Amino acid sequence: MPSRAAPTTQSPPVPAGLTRDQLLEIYRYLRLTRTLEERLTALYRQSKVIGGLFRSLGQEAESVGSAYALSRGPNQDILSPLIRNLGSMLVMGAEPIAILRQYMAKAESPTRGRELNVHFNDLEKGYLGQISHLGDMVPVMAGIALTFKLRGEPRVGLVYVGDGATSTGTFHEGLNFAAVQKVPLVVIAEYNRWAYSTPPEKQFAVKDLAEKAKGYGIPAVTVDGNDVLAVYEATKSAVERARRGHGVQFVEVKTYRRKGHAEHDDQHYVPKEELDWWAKQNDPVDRYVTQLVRNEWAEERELKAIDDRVKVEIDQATDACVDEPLPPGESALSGAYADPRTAPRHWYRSL
Ligand SMILES: Cc1ncc(C[n+]2csc(CCOP(=O)(O)OP(=O)(O)O)c2C)c(N)n1
Ligand SMILES: [Mg+2]
Repeated sequence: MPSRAAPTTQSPPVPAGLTRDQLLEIYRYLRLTRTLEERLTALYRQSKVIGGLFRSLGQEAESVGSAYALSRGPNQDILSPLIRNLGSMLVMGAEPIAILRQYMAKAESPTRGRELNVHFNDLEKGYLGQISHLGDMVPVMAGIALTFKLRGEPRVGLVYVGDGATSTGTFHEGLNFAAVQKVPLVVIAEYNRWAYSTPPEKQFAVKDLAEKAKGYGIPAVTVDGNDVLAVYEATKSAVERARRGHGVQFVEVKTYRRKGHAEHDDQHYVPKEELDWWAKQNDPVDRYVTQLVRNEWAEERELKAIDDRVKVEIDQATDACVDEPLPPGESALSGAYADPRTAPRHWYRSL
């Protein structure tokens, strides 16, 4: 975590116990997420990305704000990101070059070309690779959080779940199990109005996803997912309650998916006015910039300097890996399936 710096005397108090350095760090993660995804889009259009490209455009604040509320370092909390949670992985310490290599299936990528996009883990940094089947990470993370509880460790799990994924059986089973077992788990439910081309009114009959959690006896709140500090505050208090032994907590973030399901999807089913409104009136990065400057927590030139540094960082990471080779074809089968007799011990490292 960054060192503590006192806010200036004349500006309004910084919210949620954050220091000014931390406010700027949150800004850096938002900008890093957006810039990295923009670079990935350019690489996709040059046919350098292998497989799909999933954007979190317009949702960066909910990933960054929620992950920033976790504890890193000793007694590391663990989160499980989905395709739209790149920002959460960057907060936990994922390196842009690892993400770029992974999307391009390079031999040096975290999964050595065996898997794509954000499907990889780093247990030391505190993130799991996802299972694609929607909803499945809820019971997985409930199990991990149960382990923390049984071992008496002061650690918390955090799991993201999409609005569409809340219709699956595993979501409900996992949530109920987590509630009954009172595990230290925080569920971030992303109401982004789309599940592929399915809108909420064709997906569920409740207004808020929080109502689903309340049905299982789980404390649940709904927050503006495009207000990074609101997401941080709600998640922080959910994490603290979970850590104090109050069991699973549910935070619903209202946001909007501004791109298609993946880069190949042209969103023909989305009303254009809706997209324009979210882009112009409710962009989470623009909103945070306004908030920082208006409250005199940061100056525009400081933010611009962060933007410039992020761009250099992404340029250097791209240059360093874009021409790297793919894994050799004859290596394709090794490491695709774990063989406990020959696999390196670190593959079985426990959480
Ligand atoms: C059980 C299951 N059914 C269908 C799919 C295919 N699928 C992948 S993502 C997706 C939409 C997910 O929507 P949502 O949960 O709202 O997440 P979002 O894409 O909005 O982030 C679908 C249908 C899947 N991965 N798993
Ligand atoms: Mg959705």
